[in-house]
Amino acid sequence: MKKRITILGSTGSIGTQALEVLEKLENKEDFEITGLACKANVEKFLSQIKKFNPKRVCISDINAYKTLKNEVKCEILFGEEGLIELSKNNNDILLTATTGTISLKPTIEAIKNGVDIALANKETLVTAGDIVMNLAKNTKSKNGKDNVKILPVDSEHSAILQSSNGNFKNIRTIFLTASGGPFLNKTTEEINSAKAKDALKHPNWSMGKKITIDSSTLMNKGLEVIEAHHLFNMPYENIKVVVHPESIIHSAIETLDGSVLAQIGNPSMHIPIQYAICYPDRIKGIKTGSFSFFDKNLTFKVPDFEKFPCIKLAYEAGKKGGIFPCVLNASNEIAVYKFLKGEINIKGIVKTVEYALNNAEEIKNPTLYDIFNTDIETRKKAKLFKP
Ligand code: MN3
Repeated sequence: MKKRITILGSTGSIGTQALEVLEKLENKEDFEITGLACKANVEKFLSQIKKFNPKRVCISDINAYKTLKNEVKCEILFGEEGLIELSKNNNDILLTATTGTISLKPTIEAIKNGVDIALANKETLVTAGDIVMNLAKNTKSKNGKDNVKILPVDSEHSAILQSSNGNFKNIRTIFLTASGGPFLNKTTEEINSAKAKDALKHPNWSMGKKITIDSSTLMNKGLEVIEAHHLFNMPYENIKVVVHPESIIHSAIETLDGSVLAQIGNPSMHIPIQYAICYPDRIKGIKTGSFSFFDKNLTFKVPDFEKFPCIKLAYEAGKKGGIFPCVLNASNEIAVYKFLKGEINIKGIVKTVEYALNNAEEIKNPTLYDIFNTDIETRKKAKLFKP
C-alpha cells in the first residue's frame, strides 16, 4: 500500500523542498502524491501538476482557478471548502506548509479523518494548540494502531522529536536553539533604524519573507516556544532558548536521568521534511552534503530579552494561555506586513503586539469559533494601531 500525501502550500519554500525530497527518496515508489494546493502561483503550480500528476488540486485565487481549468485534466477544487475536501479525503499524511491560519480548519478535518499531519505551519499550534493536540490524541490514525500523529517539520522541533525518539515523557528540559538572526550583534538603535531589506538577510536559512522578519525579531523563536509547549506537552519553565549562530545543533533535550541529546548537522530543511514524511524510518534520500566537525567553531549565547522583546512577549502570552497566543500571532503578522511595506520599524512591531495583548479580552478555553473571531478582530485593531 502506498502512503498517500497531500501538500498544502506546494509552491512555497517548504512545499517546493518537500517535492524535491519525495523525488529523491530511495523508496519513492512507496509514496503517492494525491493532492496539491497553492494560493495563486499558477505557473509554478502547473509545472508541479504536470510533473507529479496528483489526482486532485486546490487553488484559492479565482483567476488562477480559471487558468487552471483550461490547462489540466485532474479534479480542481477551489477556496477553503476545496482545501478541506482535499485535506480530509484520499490521503494518509497531510503536509501543511501554508502561512497564516488558512490551513487550520483543513488540518482539524484531516485529523478527524485519521490523517497524520506533517506540520510546517506554526500558527496551527500557536493559535489552537490545545484543540489540535487533544483531537489528535483522541483520534485513531488511518494507518495503524496509534493515534493521529502531529509530526513537526520545523527544524528545531524535528530535532527534539529525533533526539527523544518520540518518547516525550523522558524529557526534562528542551533546549531550543536560535541562530539569533541578522541583528544578533546590532545595537537596539541599529535594529530600530533597520529596513526590511536588512532584516531579510538571514545568515543561515533561506525562507519566506514573513518568517525571515520573525527570525530577525526573535518572534519566530517565541512562536516556536509555544509550538514546543504543545507538541511535547512541556511546561514553559522547562523550555530554554539558546542562541547558537552557526545553526549546527538544531535543538537538544535533557532527559530525566540528566543525559543531553541533540540532533546536529548542516542547516537544511530537507532533513526535517523527510523525517516527518518517513517517520520513524531513516531512508536514503536527497544529498545534503557530508558533515564535518572541523568547519566551524560552535558558539552559544544567552538570548537578550531586552534587545529582542518579542521573545519575552511570546513567553508571556504562552504562559497566560487561552486566547493570548492567538492575539500575539495575529497582531505580529499584521505588524510584520506593515514593516515589510516600510510603514513601521521593528520597535513598531513590538509596540503593536504589546498593544494587542494589553487590550485583548481573555477567553480561557477558546473554541475554534473564538479563535477565528479573535484572529479577525485582532488584525483589524492591529491595522488601525499607530505605534
Ligand atoms: Mn524553526
